[in-house]
Amino acid sequence: MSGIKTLGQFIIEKQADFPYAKGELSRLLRDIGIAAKIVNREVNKAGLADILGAAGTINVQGEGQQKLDVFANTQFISALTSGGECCIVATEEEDEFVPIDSPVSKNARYIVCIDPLDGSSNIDVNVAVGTIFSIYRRKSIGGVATLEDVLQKGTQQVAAGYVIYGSSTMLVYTTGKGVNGFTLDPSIGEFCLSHPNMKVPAAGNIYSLNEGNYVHFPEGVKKYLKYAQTQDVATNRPYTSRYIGSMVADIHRNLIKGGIYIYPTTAGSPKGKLRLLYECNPMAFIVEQAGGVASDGFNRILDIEPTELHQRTAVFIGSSEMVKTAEELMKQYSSEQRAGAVA
Ligand code: P6P
Repeated sequence: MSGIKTLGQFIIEKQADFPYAKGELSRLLRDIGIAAKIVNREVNKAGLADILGAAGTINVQGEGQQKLDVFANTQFISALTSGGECCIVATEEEDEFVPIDSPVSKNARYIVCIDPLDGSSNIDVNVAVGTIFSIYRRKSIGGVATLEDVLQKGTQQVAAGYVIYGSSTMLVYTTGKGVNGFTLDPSIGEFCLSHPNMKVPAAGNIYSLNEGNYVHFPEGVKKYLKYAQTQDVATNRPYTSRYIGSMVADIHRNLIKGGIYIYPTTAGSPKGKLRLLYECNPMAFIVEQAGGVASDGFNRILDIEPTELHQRTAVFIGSSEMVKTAEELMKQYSSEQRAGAVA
């Protein structure tokens, strides 16, 4: 396999970047990669197996679970349990965090927050979906890990990544030393390095948001939308609108081509729709490591102090110049709204 570098080889090679690493994080990342290959197999044949459609259950978010949501959740928890490096899994699909109590996990030091299958409502119509994960080291020493070990700021992440099950299946991750992307080669069953040292362009011309929520957008978002749609050759406007309805797919495209993904507060989601711990924090870590910016419209996502497991936040994420422009408008018009000056 001349020239091919697998995920496993890369992880071991990069382990040297962490002088005190004893291999646990490397094993944890490999455990996640294995579960992703199993989920990929089911996602790719969803139309052939009795795995399409709704599971007939509701998750803690009050959302109908898809059969593949439940399957993916089970696969990641199983892989993290047997891998022995994880002591708690916080997942979108479970009301409470899942303590991992297995003979091999006695000395486990890592917490994994995960959205096992984001965008799953797209599965039945063959649109890309994704897995998003965030890894922390437990803060408590000894004994049983607790919720306090889970509710850590995004700046405390030791690793984060996503898997996109699309035209090809890719795993993209960071351990705080840049972002690297691996494409699954089904002929050898390995994720192979395909996108080394990913960088998001500082400027882009793609904006991703659900304009169906326009009437309920904050004034600053309405003003950003107008800015994006205004003709101005010098700044390559009007931009292009691209919204897949799958955060991983939208952010992955913007990471490669440049762009901004916005899910602001809306009437239906007064605190934002996307979850902090297992969607916004990991994507923010990755995008920042690639040179981009991730904000709630006013403050850095990674600085938000979590208080709840399924806490939501507004999110503006992508090319640095685009997010900064959106933040400026959010700040300008939110203060005017507060002062009652905005018509
Ligand atoms: P809406 C999928 O449910 C998700 O969490 C993201 O992946 C996606 O970007 C967003 O919600 C879509 O939400 O309200 O636009 O359908």
